[in-house]
Amino acid sequence: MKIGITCHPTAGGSGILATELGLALAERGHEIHFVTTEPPFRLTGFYQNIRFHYVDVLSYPLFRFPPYSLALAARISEVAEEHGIQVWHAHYAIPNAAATLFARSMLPPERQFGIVTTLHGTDITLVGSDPSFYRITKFAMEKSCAVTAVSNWLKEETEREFQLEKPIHTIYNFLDPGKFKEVSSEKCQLQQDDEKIVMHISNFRPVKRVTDVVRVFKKVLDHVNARLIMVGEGPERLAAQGVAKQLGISDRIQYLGNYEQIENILPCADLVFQPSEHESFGLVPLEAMACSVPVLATASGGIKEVVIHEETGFLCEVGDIEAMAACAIRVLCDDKLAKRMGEKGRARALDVFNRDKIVAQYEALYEQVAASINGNHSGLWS
Ligand code: GMT
Repeated sequence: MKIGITCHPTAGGSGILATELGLALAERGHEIHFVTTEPPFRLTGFYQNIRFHYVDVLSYPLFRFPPYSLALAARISEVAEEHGIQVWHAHYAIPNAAATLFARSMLPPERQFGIVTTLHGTDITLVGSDPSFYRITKFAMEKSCAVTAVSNWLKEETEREFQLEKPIHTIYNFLDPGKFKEVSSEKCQLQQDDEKIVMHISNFRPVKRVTDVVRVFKKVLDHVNARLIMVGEGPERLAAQGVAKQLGISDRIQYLGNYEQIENILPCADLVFQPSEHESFGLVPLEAMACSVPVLATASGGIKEVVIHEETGFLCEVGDIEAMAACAIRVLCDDKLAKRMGEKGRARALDVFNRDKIVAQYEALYEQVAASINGNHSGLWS
């Protein structure tokens, strides 16, 4: 099939998933067209079946906010027409689903394509539910041919918040198990002496609660010789650094910034720690599990569908510093427990979040959507 993909190209789970999906679909013989402002974060290298199309946004002094969504819609429309796209997959509702709808409305009947919108989390919980975006988010979902959510939790949240008349399908996120493995060549470089490595990976936004990472780590240090590796970049980094300074543990924390080949450093961790306020899915916990690393996360949102408490890691209440520290210390001091959790995590990652199984679900959906588009432009459920 000829499939278009729009996503946010910056370092974030939705763009990563969209990229991995595009790569997997291309491997399976589909022709993939990405339309974004810059090549997505993990789309590096040359791929036979993948084309990338830039969205150029004119900057003009009259515009306080350059109308990116309009430029995106125009570009999607051009690419769809030129390449005969059958299905366009919008990752993250705002502005991608809305722009894709607008793009399609610019095309003649014989060039219409199906639209699949995948909800990733904050497009519903933070952005889409804001009064400024609520109406257009609802409209975009209603007019998409199919809407998917990355967890049951997100599906239910969306249904509750938007009262849609059409069903939302859960299709879980996945990863490439050949890429995320137990062994890394970089282990020795991160580890010093016999210390344990605790790792946090995020975009350091308030929802990630990075200062909790530091507070918990301080308590861990009272019992374990450890180093905290902070991967990523974002607005809360300074706050985290401030707390670390206050607690006198700055020398035990290393900031790596945005790191593209996360699969090279993840296996070096003894524990991956994600104390988020909520996560619709939690791609980092999944990646950690695939690398046989135990996960400490919060029992919030879709993470509960990824991490199994006491099996592949631990789930604690949001903000419960004491409980999180106790779990971290437990697993860092018990190699047998860590090994068992790691093995169960990898097995679960490969089974439930299996790439082939999940990509096949998307393919089946595209087939349905493409079939429905002939003669019925708003698709499956209109
Ligand atoms: O975090 C966001 O603001 C959006 C998004 C992103 O692009 O990083 O993250 C969401 O999508 C990921 C991929 O589906 C999920 O793994 C994350 O849990 C989800 N983030 C939140 O729900 C906070």
